[in-house]
Amino acid sequence: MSDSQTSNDQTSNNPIKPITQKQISASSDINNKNNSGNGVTLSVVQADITTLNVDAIVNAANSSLLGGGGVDGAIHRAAGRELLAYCRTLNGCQTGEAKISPAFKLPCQYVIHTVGPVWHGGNQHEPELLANCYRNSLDLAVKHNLTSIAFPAISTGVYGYPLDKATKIAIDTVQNYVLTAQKQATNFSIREVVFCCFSASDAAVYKQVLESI
Ligand code: AR6
Repeated sequence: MSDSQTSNDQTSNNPIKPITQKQISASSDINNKNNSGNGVTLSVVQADITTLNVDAIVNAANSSLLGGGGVDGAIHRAAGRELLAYCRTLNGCQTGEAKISPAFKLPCQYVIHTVGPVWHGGNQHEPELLANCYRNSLDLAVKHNLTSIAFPAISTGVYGYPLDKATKIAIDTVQNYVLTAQKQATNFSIREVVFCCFSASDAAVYKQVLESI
């Protein structure tokens, strides 16, 4: 996606009001001219992720990338059958990795498909694999010069990852990614990261963690 197709206003046009939000910035220099000090807004919303008007939404997929239940099913239903046809060309995806597709009938531009780990008790590299989902999704968003991205609570549904642990990983990983990218002063396009929770109780956990950082 080119710069001209993205806009900082996209999420502010969104009718869904954040439950809480926080500005992340590695630089205290408000006069910074090369943009590297610009803040990134992390927000928590309670919504159906398929309704969000962001540049990319992230799908908590399985390794086939051919659809399933939960948020994956909702995304495929809302995007239409072309998404499944496109996903057949992606040759699947390994746990912790991410692949990008157009969004077809969805209001966003892209879907970033990532495969979270199945929870096996926490000693099977689940934390690293879950963090990789967030990092690799952000890498793809930056590669496509995207401004805004929304994540569901990856792995916390069918895959059984305890919500409190997964939320901490989600927010810590995104925060560290943003701070590192800002310090490197490279072309870091992202200005808004949305944590999209389906339930009010999940959103309350995200709110507490985001406000604690
Ligand atoms: N919008 C936002 N969040 C949603 C939505 C939605 N429309 N629908 C569900 N969630 P899950 P996983 C939340 O099970 O644990 C699929 O079958 C849900 O409440 O969708 O990574 C795939 O094909 C939960 O908080 O994903 C895989 O086989 C979160 O999304 C497997 O499930 C993740 O729940 C992946 O399991």
